[in-house]
Amino acid sequence: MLSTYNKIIQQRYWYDFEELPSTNDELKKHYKDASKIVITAKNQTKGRGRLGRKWQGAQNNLYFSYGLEVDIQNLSQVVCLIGLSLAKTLNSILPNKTIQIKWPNDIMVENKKISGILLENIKDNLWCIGIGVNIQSTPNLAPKAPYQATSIKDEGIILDRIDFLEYYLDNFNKDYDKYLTEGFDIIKKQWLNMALNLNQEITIISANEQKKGIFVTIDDKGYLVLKVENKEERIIVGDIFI
Ligand code: BT5
Repeated sequence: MLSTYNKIIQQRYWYDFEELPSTNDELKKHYKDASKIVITAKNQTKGRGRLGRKWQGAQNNLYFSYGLEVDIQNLSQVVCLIGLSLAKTLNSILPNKTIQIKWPNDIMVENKKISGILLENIKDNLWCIGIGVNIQSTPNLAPKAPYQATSIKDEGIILDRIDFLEYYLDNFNKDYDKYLTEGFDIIKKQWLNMALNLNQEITIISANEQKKGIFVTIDDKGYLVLKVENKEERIIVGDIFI
């Protein structure tokens, strides 16, 4: 276990760093304790997104990572659950704004990205869940980014990053317990209620292909169901474009 923790937050030992290249890399160093801890950094210098993309940092936004044991066949369900817990947290903080989940892992406020999730494997069934939330500053995204960014402050609320972490982990623990006892159905229903682009024509771009169709639902595994010329196709990875 790392030496001195700051305090216990929602049943996890919390370690806060002034600056880290990536909270995911720090968590992986302590993999034996990963499922008992949560790591945050006040500043992150080499934050990453999926597929080699960057996660842009700014002082006093929230960057955190924690470990969770998940069977690989349930991973897409758990990605949906994490997105839902984040979206619910933002909804309670910004009740007058439209909060939506952009499959698979972006949280949008009024169509602007406020948070992203990166899951990386540590070892066997142990996963590192890395989350970035813009609390106090909005980064300037590259002009070619498909959306704009926002922050909780720019949406009108001043909040401490660790208060957000506590609210999120509380929602996550409750949703996760519910998922373990009752299954994915209730999570799926709530997720669909907050989904961006549902029943719209979308293009999904993945590493080696591009598909256009109607986003009809997510299935019982958490995969996106795309209707292409009256046939339903399951999409496991990719990004949505309009
Ligand atoms: C993600 O990837 O959205 C996952 C981001 C995960 C970041 C956390 S921070 C803690 C932990 N440690 C890490 O090193 N990473 C995790 P993706 O879906 O690939 O989205 C990346 C894209 O989001 C970029 O190409 C930009 O267009 C946009 N982006 C980058 N930084 C952003 C920010 N701060 N706010 C909003 N959008 C951002």
